[in-house]
Amino acid sequence: MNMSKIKNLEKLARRLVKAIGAKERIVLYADSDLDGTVALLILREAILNLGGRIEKLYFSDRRREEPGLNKEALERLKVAAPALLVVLDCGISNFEEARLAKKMGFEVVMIEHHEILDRLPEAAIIVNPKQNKKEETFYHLATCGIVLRLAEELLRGRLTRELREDFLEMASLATVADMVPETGDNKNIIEEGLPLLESSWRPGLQVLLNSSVVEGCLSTRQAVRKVINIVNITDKDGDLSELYWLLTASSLPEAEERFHRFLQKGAARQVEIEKWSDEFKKDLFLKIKNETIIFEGRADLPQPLLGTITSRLCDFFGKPSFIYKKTAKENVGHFRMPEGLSGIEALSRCAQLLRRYGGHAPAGGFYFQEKDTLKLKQCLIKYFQKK
Ligand SMILES: [Mn+2]
Repeated sequence: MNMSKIKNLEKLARRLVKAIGAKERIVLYADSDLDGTVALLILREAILNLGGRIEKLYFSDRRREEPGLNKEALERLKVAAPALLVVLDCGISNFEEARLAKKMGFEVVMIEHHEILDRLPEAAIIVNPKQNKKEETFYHLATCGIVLRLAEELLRGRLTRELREDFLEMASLATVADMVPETGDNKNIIEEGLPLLESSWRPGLQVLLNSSVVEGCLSTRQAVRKVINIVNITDKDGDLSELYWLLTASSLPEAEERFHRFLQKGAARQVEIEKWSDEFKKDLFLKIKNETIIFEGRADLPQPLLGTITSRLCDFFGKPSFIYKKTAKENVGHFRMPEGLSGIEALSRCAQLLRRYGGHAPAGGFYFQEKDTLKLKQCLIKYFQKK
């Protein structure tokens, strides 16, 4: 095995072991997509296996709240303080919120894989393989993969074969879903985990891999891609994500009912996505012919679908794409990049015009004021013209 380790992974493991031993209150806070949900499930399982005390589980709501750690959610969670607040798959760009959480009495630790911006949030421990060297095998791990390696470190001899396979199954699915490069440790997780998926004990996974949706698929890989398209959404049910309920369903009928909801929502979403993509394509076809980038905003765009719509346009036109929703308070955008370009690097050059931005080289989000629209567009064009 490789000699190097993910920076701070052992440090966090030691901190968790201490918290578990002292019965400290632990709060797990995750992004509500597949990666965040699986990361939370694996970590929860590991902590419970060691006899830890989990006070509260919470998923960020991308519809009503800002992505990642946010004030609205922290206000709801603060009754649990003082506690160890473990932030999963989000938080690396939540500078103010990390400070607020600390003020509320939380000790904040983060497990993240999104690009690190010009500074780090004020968290006691940050595990993010982007702090390591690019050539290291775990550099591209999604959060579920980092937590899998953390769980191995935490449980050691107590990690049974059943538990390890359960973690691997979920982590392989979420790694594929998060679209991280399938190299290094990601490759290990996918190669080991995907073949196990079909025989998972989890009713939620059984339903996914045996549904009519995957009929005719020639490989597990193909089936997995199909179901990911349907379930990798960030909707919530109460404080938890819809995915959490699906993956923790305790019977086949319960899992089937959960999955049915995903299918219904998916069909409605598909109609909306097609409508918006077609409208943009018609509108932009001539307009952007000589443009370096696509930079478009509308007030009536459905925010939960922004990412997918932006992705469609980027694929179709092959240009760096920035699509945003105008709101009274500020504009909220998503970006997608053609192969080889970095949206994060582009936005970092225009950071003075943004309240917040984050994500990966190929995909992410940004927030800005309407009055800065033209300046931002010009700043981005300037960056991409030099590429
Ligand atoms: Mn992720």
